[in-house]
Amino acid sequence: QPDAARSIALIGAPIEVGTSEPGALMGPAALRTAGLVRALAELGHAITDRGDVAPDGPAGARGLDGVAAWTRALCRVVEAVLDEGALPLTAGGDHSLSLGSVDGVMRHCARRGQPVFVLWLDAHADFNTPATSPSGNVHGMPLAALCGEPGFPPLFAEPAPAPLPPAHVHLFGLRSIDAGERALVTARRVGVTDMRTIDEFGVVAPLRRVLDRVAAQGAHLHVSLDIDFLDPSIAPAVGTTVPGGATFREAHLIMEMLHDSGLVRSLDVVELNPFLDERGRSARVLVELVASLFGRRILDRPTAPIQAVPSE
Ligand code: 6HN
Ligand code: MN
Ligand code: MN
Ligand code: MN
Repeated sequence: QPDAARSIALIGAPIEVGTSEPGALMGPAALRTAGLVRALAELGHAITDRGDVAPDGPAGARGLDGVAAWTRALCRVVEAVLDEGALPLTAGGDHSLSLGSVDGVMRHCARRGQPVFVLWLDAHADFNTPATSPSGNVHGMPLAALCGEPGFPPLFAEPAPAPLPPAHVHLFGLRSIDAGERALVTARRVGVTDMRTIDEFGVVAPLRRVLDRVAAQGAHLHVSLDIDFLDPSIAPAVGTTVPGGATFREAHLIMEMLHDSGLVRSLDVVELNPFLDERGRSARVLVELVASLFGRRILDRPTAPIQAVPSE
């Protein structure tokens, strides 16, 4: 049977003040050019493009001040979209945008008493603080700030949200981590499925465990997809490529499992830098993956489970 149609709001977040590599501000435009809206509309969803958000404060300020201006603006839009009953799809832009999107999610859920769970598909942990960051780039810090690590200037609108519990964060695809953030990720007991684990067990068993936990808690699942989760051979358009990433088939299966779970309530697609792309292929891969997350499948019926011992 056809999938439940959803209301989806595309929110462009052309942010690059959180990175030192210019070009990510073109990400939302490239995702639109690659047909993101059309792909979701063809699946029967009611998708509206809300255009690009503008920062609430000094445009172009780099670093934490600039990111704070974007965070305030994005948080408002994402929370309003959730309040309307729609699903916010925030298209970046560098990964510092998740400060705003997750803040909006947390505010929406706090009023309903619903826990928030964040699945972070990324080569990196993005758990640096200004004190541990080797680069000073804010896109390597959003999870630490969201989880309430000290050492950040005020980034969130007042009243600041209660911190995200680190145990409600799961890093998936990790293969590059700085010494200081590794110590924090370990001490705070952030959930991790690193590439070593994926090599040994594949993506299905580790992801199933995460999804079972989210379902058991009745949590809002926020997915943050950093394009560098993917192997650079299929998605070269990112400033922070790390070899040994997810294959197309692994990423595709993850998206299908997320769809089948019915748990995803908000999504970020981040770090696409079209200036570094090859003939639009990275943007197209992302659109393909997002379409799978929203129900594109080979047959319009669920694939039958394979039984170890076939029954009659
Ligand atoms: N990202 N850990 C490095 C840093 O500069 O803090 C890389 C961060 C990459 C950020 O993947 O969104
Ligand atoms: Mn990231
Ligand atoms: Mn709300
Ligand atoms: Mn990354």
